[in-house]
Amino acid sequence: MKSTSVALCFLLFSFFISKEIFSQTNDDKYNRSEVMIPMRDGIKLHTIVFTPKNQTESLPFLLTRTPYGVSKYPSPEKIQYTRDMAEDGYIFVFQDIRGRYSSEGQFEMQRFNRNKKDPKAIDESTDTYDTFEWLLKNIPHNNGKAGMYGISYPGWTTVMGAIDPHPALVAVSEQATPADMFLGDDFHHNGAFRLSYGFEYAFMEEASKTDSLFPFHQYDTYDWYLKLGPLSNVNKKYFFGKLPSWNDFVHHPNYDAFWQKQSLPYRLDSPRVYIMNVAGWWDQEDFYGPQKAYEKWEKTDVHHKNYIVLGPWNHGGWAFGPGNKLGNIQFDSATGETFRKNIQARWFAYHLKGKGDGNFAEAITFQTGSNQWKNYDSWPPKDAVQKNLYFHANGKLSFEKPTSSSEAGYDSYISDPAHPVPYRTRPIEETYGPGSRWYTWLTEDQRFVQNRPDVLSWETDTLSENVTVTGNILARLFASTTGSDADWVVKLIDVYPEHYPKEPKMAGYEWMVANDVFRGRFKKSFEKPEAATPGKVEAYTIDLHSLNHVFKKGHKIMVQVQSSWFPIIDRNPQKFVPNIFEAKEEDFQKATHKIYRRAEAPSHIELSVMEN
Ligand code: PG9
Repeated sequence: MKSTSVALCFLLFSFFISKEIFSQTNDDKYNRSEVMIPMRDGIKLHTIVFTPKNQTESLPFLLTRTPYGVSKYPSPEKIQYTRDMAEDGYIFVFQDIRGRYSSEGQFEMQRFNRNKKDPKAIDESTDTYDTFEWLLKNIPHNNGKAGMYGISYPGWTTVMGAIDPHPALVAVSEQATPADMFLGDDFHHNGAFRLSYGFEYAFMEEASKTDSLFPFHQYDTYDWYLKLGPLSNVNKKYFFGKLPSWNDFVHHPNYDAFWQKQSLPYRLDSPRVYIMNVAGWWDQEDFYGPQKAYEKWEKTDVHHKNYIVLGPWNHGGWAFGPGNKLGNIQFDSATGETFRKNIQARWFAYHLKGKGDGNFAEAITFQTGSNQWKNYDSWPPKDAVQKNLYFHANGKLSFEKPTSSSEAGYDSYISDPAHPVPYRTRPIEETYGPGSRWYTWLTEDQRFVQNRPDVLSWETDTLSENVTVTGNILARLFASTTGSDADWVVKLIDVYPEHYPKEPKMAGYEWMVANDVFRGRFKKSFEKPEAATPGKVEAYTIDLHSLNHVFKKGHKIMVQVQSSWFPIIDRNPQKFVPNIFEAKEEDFQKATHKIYRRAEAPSHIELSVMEN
């Protein structure tokens, strides 16, 4: 097993911590102390507390709870993510959650809510509560108020802290929390298993108490996963039944009580503290989560405590760097700096220290294409109108509905599990490994697959005026397969003009602005999968989530459809088997898929369009 320092991972602070700032230095603005905080069941959690060196007033706490190790955190003014808040002055607290790094106890991946009838039961919510209880009593010069924030897993622990919150907890910012690991976040999307992520993350968190990378001994993991063969080889050859999360994937192939009990819509009540949900439009891990958390809390937000921020970021991209670009895409201003200073720091200063005007829009979003910040008083905004983009013959896409019932009204391709479409350009480095391009893959130029015979494309004429899409997008596919199961990947793409003097290397660039995959067997129900009837035209609805993007005059809009995205999504055998984790080599078969574009089966994309 290759062990790695957390600095190799892109998880929470790890990416801000460079070797130069690991150690404490005399010019630090904060004093550091290390404590073991006892929980109600006697387990002690390893915690680092930073207090300002020249503290002149009582200050609120800002807590982050993480599975990724806190020992190496430098003074908070030295981390870009917390710098603006550190300059305002808080008592910063960083904690290893149960069972990880230097904390005692047993780690459980996204531990379930405790049984409230058992007074001794614990969960992440009670661990947060007990931490605040101890901090308030033991750290002097606090003002009795607390906030919490964090990205991804620490975003999720923030959400857990906001359930049955400690009375001192006033405001939180969950950032990129997962909400549902079967429907839309790290481990599955619409029931399709996120193989490379699930495999590598389960190993990283559960092979030992500290993060470790799986020893691939092969730089291009596309080949490695292909050679792996059926998923049953994972336990046979590598994990030997020892990693709980992998075993959970195998034992819960459908949306059963295990996944449902873990999902935030099941766990969340009315918002009891002020909540700022934060999501990045190109988040490669948890784009679904913060939107679902916001949506669920919004339903009962009678005291207006629930807010959302959506920006042009990858997973955690608001936390470091200027944020003026992502991959090859430029945003014309420092969106990360704007978030940290004008949104995050202002949020906590107002709620925890009473500073500022408290004027926060319900939805603060960065609109791409126009590259402008836009605020709304509801999300998605109510004034968008639905417009449908229909698939037509000869790769055409238009707002006109097909009128012909022609027998030939479809396009088709052969999907071969032995030659799956790569999800990003090869080599596909291990997710969190050295040189990995995982972080920006969603912005890669989709021309790299356009000529494959198993990827279909439809595009509009050159746009004669801007098309502004603000709100939710759905793909309605009418499709058939000669097999009995299939995956459907839909990608909505902004195609740059062929002549683009502003940035010549971007000429013709195919920028994917929305996407998702749907595992066909779950068409009727995520709980009870069903085989497809070979040759039967079925209607599939695929949520492409929300967007705030201007397709500019001179650009084109493109849609691509394909049936593999490897190895981020495992290969669908295309023959229905009860559990794909137990599929045999011989179950994997080629199939011919058809996408229909005729009057009674008009495949299309539903867009929320804003009139300018
Ligand atoms: N996306 C990561 C994760 C969160 C929660 C559970 C599993 C994975 C993360 O970046 O923390």
